[in-house]
Formats: sequence, structure tokens, C-alpha cells
Amino acid sequence: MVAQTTLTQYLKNHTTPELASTITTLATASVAISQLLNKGALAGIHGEAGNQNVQGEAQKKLDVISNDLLLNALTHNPNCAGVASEELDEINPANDNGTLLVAFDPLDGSSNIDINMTVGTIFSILPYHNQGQKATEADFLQKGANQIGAGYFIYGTSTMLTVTFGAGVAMFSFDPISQTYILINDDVRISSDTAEYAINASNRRYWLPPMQQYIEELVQGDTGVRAKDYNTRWVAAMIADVHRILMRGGIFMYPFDTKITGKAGKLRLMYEANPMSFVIEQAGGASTDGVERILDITPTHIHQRIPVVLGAKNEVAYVKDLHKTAGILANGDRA
Ligand code: FDP
Ligand code: ZN
Repeated sequence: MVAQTTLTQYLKNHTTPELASTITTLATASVAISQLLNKGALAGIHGEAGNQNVQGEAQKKLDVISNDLLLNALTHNPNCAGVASEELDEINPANDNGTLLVAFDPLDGSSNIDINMTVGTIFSILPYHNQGQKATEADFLQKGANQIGAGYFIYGTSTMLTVTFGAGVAMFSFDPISQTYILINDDVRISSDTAEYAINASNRRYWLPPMQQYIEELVQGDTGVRAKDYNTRWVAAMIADVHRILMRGGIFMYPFDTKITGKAGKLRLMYEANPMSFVIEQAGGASTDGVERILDITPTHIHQRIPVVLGAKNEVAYVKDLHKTAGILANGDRA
């Protein structure tokens, strides 16, 4: 039998002690979140925050519980100088002498919890340079290319961890018996071409003309200019759609739309787009907002939204070309 590599062993050989310790902290919190999700309705975690459970106690929604678990664990890690969460308006300074900043989406796809579908925790790790001072929001406003680690924990039919430190992508599966993450792939790669795409097509009338044209071409399949049939998959949790792309290829889009004025797309740059773009690029894929490489965009504020097109390299390049041909120079107001 081939010896199994645990997450602890992998971290020891593939990253710094500071990053290893931070990932270990995240992994411990992920196990607690996964256990609560497994209990489901029995844990009393369904429904809206503010509701009362059967005992008449105030009920917390699982995204709030996950946020609190991660925030508490990370702020107690001496390597962590600051924490930003999609759930919190402001950043939390942690340990002034820490060397890392962590941004996370505690439970991506949270509308999936109540229907027993896949959700996950996404994290992005940035360097911190102002030791001895309290971290501020300005310290977080670094472009995604500065990330030194990123990944996600996915709570699906099994719990998994995908992580990159900028030298490829590794995937782990949580073993409920030994209660450890075990390495299952130390070099995840995405193929450059695909015949599978993910988009919420109900927003079609709000998209820019090049995006409308792109999806029209895919729908035409082998009767159109692309001369092959395409298939749609949409889980409606970015984490699950991106995970599928890492497992079997594809392109994922939540493009610019005019549905809500001032909102350039739906996804958050710092908690969703940046970490997933880092993972996808490290697996040989590409990621753009339609015009620019996402990892090159300097955020203006921590909760900024951004259009996202990521996955198979050649397909992403094709979408970018359509935007260029249509004369789109910047992908809308990145409010
Ligand atoms: P959710 O609102 O459930 O948290 O984070 C935003 C997100 O999920 C993504 O995970 C997902 O890809 C997208 O929203 C789904 O949006 P639609 O409901 O518009 O399909
Ligand atoms: Zn999310």
C-alpha cells in the first residue's frame, strides 16, 4: 500500500511555517463547520439569523457561525496580522507582529445550505509589511498577484481542501475516520479547451453585447461558428462550479451586467475572484473580468465586486477577444 500524505506533512515540505500554521488553523475551523453542516437541520442552523429555534433561543445562521469560528481562530494565530471577512463591514486587526493577512468568504453559496447542497469556505492570504502597527483596510488593498496562498474547503458529498502557494495546486480529501486531510492530487491541471460552460443565463438581457454573442455562439453548438456542441452546468455556488472546473474542465462566468446600477457583477474581488483566480491560474487556466487579468486589478475597497470569467485558457482568451473586438476597454464601474 502506498503511504498517504497528510496535510501536515505536505505543509511541512511545501511552504513556510507561517503559512503552514495559518492553513492548519483554517483546516481546524473547516472541520467544525463541516460537522455542523453534516448535522444539518438537527444542529438548528437552518433558517435566517434572528429567528428562534425550538427551544426559543435566538438562532444563528450557519454563515454567521462559520464567520465567528474562522475569525476567532485566525485572530488567535500569532502569524495573522489582520482578518477580513465577506460577512463583516470592517477588517479586524489581529496580531501586530504577524506577517500575513487573511481574507475569507466563510460560507460561499450559503443559499444552498437549506437545500442540502454544496457550500464552502474560500480564503486568500496576502503578505503584511507593517509589523508593529495595527493592520488597516489599506493593508488589504493589494492586487491578487500578491497572494502567497489561496484556496477553499468544499463541503459536498465529501469535504475537501484545494490550496495553492504559487507553485501548482494540491487537493486533499478529509478522512472522517482519522479526522485528517489526505493528499489526493499534488498537481491539479485544467485542460485549455472545453465544451462545458457555467453561467446564470437568466441575466442574459443585462449582459454586454460580447457576452451575449459568446453565449449565443455556444448555444448554436455545431450549427454555429464554434462548430461543436457545448453543455451547461450551474450549481449556483461559485465554489462548486470552480471545483467542477478543476476536476473536469470548463469555463465559469459571472459577467458584468446592468441589473443593479453601480454593481459590476456579483462576485467579490477579495473573497471570491482573487483566491479562485490564483487557484485556476496555478492549475494552468486563466481568469479575467472580460478586459483585464483579475490578479492585476488593485482593489479600491475590501468589498469590491468584479465580473468574473475563468477556467479553460483558450475559452477565456476567446471571451476576452470578443470584448476587445467590441471596443470594451474597462469592464464597467467596479463599485
Ligand atoms: P451566494 O449568493 O449563494 O453566496 O457568493 C455569491 C454566489 O452565491 C456565488 O457563490 C454563486 O456563484 C452566485 O452567487 C450565484 O448567483 P445567482 O443566484 O445569481 O445564480
Ligand atoms: Zn460567496
